[in-house]
Amino acid sequence: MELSLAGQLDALAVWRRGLDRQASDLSRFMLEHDLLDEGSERKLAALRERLASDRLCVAFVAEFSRGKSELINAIFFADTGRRILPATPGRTTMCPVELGYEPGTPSLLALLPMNTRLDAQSLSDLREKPELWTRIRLDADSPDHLAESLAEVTRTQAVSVDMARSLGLWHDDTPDDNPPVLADGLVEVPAWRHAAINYPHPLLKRGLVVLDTPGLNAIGAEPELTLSLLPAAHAVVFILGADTGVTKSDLAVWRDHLGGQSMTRFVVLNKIDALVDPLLSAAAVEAQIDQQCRTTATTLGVERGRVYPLSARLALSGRIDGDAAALAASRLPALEQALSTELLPRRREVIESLVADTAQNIEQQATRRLADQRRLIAEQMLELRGLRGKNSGKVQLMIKRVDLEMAEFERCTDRLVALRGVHARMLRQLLVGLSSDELRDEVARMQREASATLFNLGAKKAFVALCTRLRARVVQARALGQETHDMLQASFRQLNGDFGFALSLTRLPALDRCDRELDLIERSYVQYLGLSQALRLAEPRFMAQFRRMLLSKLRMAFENASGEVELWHKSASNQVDSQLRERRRGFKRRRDGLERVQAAAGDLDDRIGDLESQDARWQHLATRVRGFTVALCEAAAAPQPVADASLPSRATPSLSIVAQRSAAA
Ligand SMILES: Nc1nc2c(ncn2[C@@H]2O[C@H](COP(=O)(O)OP(=O)(O)OP(=O)(O)O)[C@@H](O)[C@H]2O)c(=O)[nH]1
Ligand SMILES: [Mg+2]
Repeated sequence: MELSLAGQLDALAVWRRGLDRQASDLSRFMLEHDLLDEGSERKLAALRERLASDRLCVAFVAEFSRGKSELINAIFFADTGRRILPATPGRTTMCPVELGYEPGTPSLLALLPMNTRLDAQSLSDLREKPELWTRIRLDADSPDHLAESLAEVTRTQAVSVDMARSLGLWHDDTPDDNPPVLADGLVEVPAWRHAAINYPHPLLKRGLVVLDTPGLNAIGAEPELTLSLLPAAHAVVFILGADTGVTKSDLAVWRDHLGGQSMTRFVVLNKIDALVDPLLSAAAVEAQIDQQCRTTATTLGVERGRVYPLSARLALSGRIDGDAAALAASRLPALEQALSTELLPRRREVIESLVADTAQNIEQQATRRLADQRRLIAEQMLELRGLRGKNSGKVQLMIKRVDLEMAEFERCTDRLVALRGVHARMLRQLLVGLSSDELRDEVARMQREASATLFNLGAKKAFVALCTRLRARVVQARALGQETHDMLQASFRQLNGDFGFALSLTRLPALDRCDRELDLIERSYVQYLGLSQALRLAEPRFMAQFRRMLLSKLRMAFENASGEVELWHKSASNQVDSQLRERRRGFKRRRDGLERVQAAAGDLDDRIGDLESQDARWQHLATRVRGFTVALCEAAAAPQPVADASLPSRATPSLSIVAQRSAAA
């Protein structure tokens, strides 16, 4: 069955909401029965946060004037009845434009002025500073007003060459990339550095984020785009013009910005309408298109099936006019279909494994806790059954025995204090290697090494050396983690043997997510430093911006790794604390029970009955927890419900029209 992207996103949202409900039930149940320790509580909270807002980012990338903005118009805005994003011949979009929707916030165009580059702050830092952004309220109900407001993204300003240089938009060593000097000696540069549109489009409301980018120069000029926004996109649509084929600069964009990336890539051969020639038969034009697709696929090193020939202009006008034949001739539906069917399953897989992992963790933790309780009850029952028919003197003796055992057990406290000390020291040692301070020193060292070379030409080498050192730190952290693990395991085994604990360690975090993040950072930065960009590092302001951006990315990767290790540590020490508490409670219960038996000998059977029903309750709770986690995993793995199957079908379903309809439904 063919599903629109809107339908798929809906189905994904329905699925996510269902999972969230189940996770919330599980959480409530665990809390009610005091089964949730801090580690599991955090895991559950993280899962629910993820289920509540899962974004899917699609970036449109190309040389200038290949039709990125027009394609976005055709896919997302045709139902407004007009062209919304500006698309004109020559350079049009002057800064990256991010389209998304934040629930509960007004429709807005937020623009970050270009001169914020003078402060060397990264875009992610600046996102936290709303006072630096210019805001324009959008009237979502008026397409004309919307289009008028969005024309801002084409705005330029005239500045001196010196200013352009300070902004990082003028480079003496690469004159071809510089903007032309006007008659008055000024140069024209983009007015805005970044634009973010908050707009309640049905697809954006479903968590889709669309990134329109300006042509090549600007991609090179805004490092954040290459280093951060594009690698974070889940899919990239790379656009070529059928009228131009793959030009040298197209190839440079592909190679420098998309070639090595792991995100899903779609290649569009746009403007196929330009190939229509009155002197050629339809079959001959078709053969030309096919030939172009083949050449494109070979040049870019992708499969032929990844290349989608289409006409964004024809699709846009076809949709606006309600002309089904034109829309079919535009061939846009094939791309939309591919976007729908390829993007979503990947998102699902990621969430599915997260759910399975969390559920397993929680079940293990709860099962262990309940098993401990049941073990204690079993011991008490054995003792009480042994008392049947015994006189009060005997019971008194038993009470004494419990007191002795209790005193004996309390000897474990010293051992536990010592163990905590060693454990904390080892953990500190591990975390120091991943700390922000050490990261800052490492990056500073890289900067020193890079600046020691002429024009920073050694920047790439210094960066690769930095990555090698950081990897070594992760390896070191892993080794220290293993050491801590082994130490704890040996201690747990002894404590279990000597004091009747049932301590068992959870799996040590593998830190492979940190490895993957380092790989991604290294790949995109090495690719970036391979370009003429490396030369720009000689400019202090650019270097400062580069360093801050790098540091914030690395910090995120290392903080995640530290967080995983700390969580693991917490789960081990929580286990000790909770078992200690339980054991003490157990002794007290045993003693109280015996005292009651002594006070009224006839109570013995009642007491045993109490314990039996308590045991049945624990057993029941364990079954319930298992029921919850199994249901959660099954729901995560269940085939996706078809959300829009009930919608009336159209001969040529338009993505945006279907989206609107399902929103209305
Ligand atoms: N013939 C034809 N022209 C198209 C098609 N798609 C876009 N164009 C035209 O190509 C020109 C450039 O399109 P844009 O969408 O502005 O291109 P862009 O890639 O966004 O360019 P920048 O914003 O400058 O990076 C505009 O005049 C569009 O109308 C198409 O399918 N066929
Ligand atoms: Mg554009």
